[in-house]
Amino acid sequence: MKNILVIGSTGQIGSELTTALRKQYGGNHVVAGYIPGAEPKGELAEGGPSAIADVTNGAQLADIVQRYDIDAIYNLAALLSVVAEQKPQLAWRIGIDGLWNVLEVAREHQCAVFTPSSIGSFGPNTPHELTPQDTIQRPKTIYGVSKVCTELLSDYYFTKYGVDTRSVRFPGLISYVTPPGGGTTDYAVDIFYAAVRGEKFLCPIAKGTRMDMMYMPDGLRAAMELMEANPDKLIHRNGFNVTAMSFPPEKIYAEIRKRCPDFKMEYQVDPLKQAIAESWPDSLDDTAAREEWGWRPEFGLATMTRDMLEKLTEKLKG
Ligand code: AKB
Repeated sequence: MKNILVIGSTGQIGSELTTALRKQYGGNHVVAGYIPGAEPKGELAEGGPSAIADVTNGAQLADIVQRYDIDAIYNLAALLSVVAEQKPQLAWRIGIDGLWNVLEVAREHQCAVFTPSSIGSFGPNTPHELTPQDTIQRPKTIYGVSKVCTELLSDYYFTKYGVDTRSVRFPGLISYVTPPGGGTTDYAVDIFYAAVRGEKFLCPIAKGTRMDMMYMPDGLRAAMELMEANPDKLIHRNGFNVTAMSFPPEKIYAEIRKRCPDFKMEYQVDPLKQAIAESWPDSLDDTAAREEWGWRPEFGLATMTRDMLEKLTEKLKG
């Protein structure tokens, strides 16, 4: 990859991925794409070029790709699962019409494309325990529908036009940098903010509900390592199961209490989030990612919790 465009560079994944890509490929080689109202700030604004890159505007994307001689696009524009249920048409416009624009620009200008899929691409009749790489995907949410469509359309562009499309099915991503907004797994981030602020946490997900999760440094590595992987070794493309840990709320609560013994949590279950969580896998089987491009997570529940508490305490002090 010579020059990279990150669409959605100020979002939860984009804000950290853009910085990580700039470290690896050089600041001037990574363009931070954003929409008006979500301008890059600080390190993100100063570390390299930025440009308005609205995924729903194909001509604008084509112009940036030409101007910066882009050969790889990280397409991170999306609404998360809960907010997508409230705005299904917008979710489709961004997730699918937007993806179509990205893929067309990539086809015309020979760019590689990474577009995240999600555990949300699975549904209630998917096997929930050690969910296989290739299995039933019949989600009931618009988020899930758009993620299945993302996987299929990305594979289609690879097969039909040779566009180098690659993707992972992200679990819930946990980070202290940019908070997520409108996801089902957000509770696993929010719980840390409550613990560090010394507040009681009202958990929207019921006791016993397990979901896959991953610490952001592993998530960034997954995206970057897949894009650098030897294409001859890839049997799958869009998208690979990847996971680092799987836990229910009471387990992360217990882990945090080892370091914050006075921390309190109560359940106040949100019916929409709970229904979505129950339709998603309890744990993913990521053997294909491990075998085809050497995927290995570095953080488990204990190491992630320690690092999150330390980093978030530091951040909220400042
Ligand atoms: C969400 O909860 O919507 C996302 C996801 C798992 O895709 N974090």
